[in-house]
Amino acid sequence: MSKPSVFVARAIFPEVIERLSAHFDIESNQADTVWTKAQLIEKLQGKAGAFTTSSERIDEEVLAACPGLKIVANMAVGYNNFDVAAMTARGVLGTNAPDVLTETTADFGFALLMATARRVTESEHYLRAGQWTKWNYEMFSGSDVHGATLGILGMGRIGQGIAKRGAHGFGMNVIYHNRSRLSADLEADCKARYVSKDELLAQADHLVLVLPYSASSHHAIGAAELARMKPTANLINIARGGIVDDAALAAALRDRRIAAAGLDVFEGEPSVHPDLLKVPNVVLTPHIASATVPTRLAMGNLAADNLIGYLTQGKPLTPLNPEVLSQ
Ligand code: 8YV
Repeated sequence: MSKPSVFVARAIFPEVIERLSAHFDIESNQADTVWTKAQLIEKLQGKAGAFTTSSERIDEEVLAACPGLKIVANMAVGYNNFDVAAMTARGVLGTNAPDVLTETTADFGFALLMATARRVTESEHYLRAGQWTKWNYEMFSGSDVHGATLGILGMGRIGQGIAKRGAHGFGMNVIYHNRSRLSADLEADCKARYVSKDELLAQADHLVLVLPYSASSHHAIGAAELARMKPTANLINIARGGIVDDAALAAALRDRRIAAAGLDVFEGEPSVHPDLLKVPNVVLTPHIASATVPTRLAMGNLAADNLIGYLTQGKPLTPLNPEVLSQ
């Protein structure tokens, strides 16, 4: 019997390709080409499965043009690149890669918070540019992290990881806002207090965004929300581009209406709003919050396990639309 065909949309660890090859006829992309929609559709012809990253959009147009597709396995916890309703309607299973990146991503959220609060990249640029000719008592004064109020918008697994680091490691006063309030046990674990979004904006010294992107979280932080924040506050986005209105943020940073920001994700990435590149009080990183080798390997293996589990036994590990399994 011939093996099902699977398209691996982007470059990935050779050992993941090898595992997939034991079960499937694989078309891979180790040259790491970023596909247009038309190219993606062409590549998916005759494929039962696709291994995707956040860069590949799987929408009704793609699904309609690829009737053989049974599963799309995303190597990401976020899946706003999937139209899940369209996938369900067409009987295509979607899977994501939760849990395996939680701690690594929470580590990075904290790294960005620290770098932003203590002006790490800005001061390094100054040093590299040969501008450091003498010490001065107020040079690169930042804001304290220990004992400050840590606000978290979006209190899923990664948000909870950041809360624990802040509360237990840095003695921070942790407040959060989320669609639903955590159980009393989880709140106690995180030492976190539930507040309204307005209170969160007004009280946080460091506000970390960890909520999923959807139509309802689009520009959850725009000019009005930035205006409610303290002028000394730092804003950190490790969630998704589009949750922050980047143009409004660049203006707030330029006018010092908030002190600083740390951004790992951007509207329209890999493009970055040109005004953000002009302001010194922002730390910018290229969507690397989950980027450690063990974590990226675990994410790749989980996406592969979803393809293998579903296409060989009908049993995916982390389905997004499990109703497809009983269709
Ligand atoms: C991924 C991410 O590296 O998991 C997510 O949702 O944003 C990152 O960890 C990226 O999306 C690649 O798919």
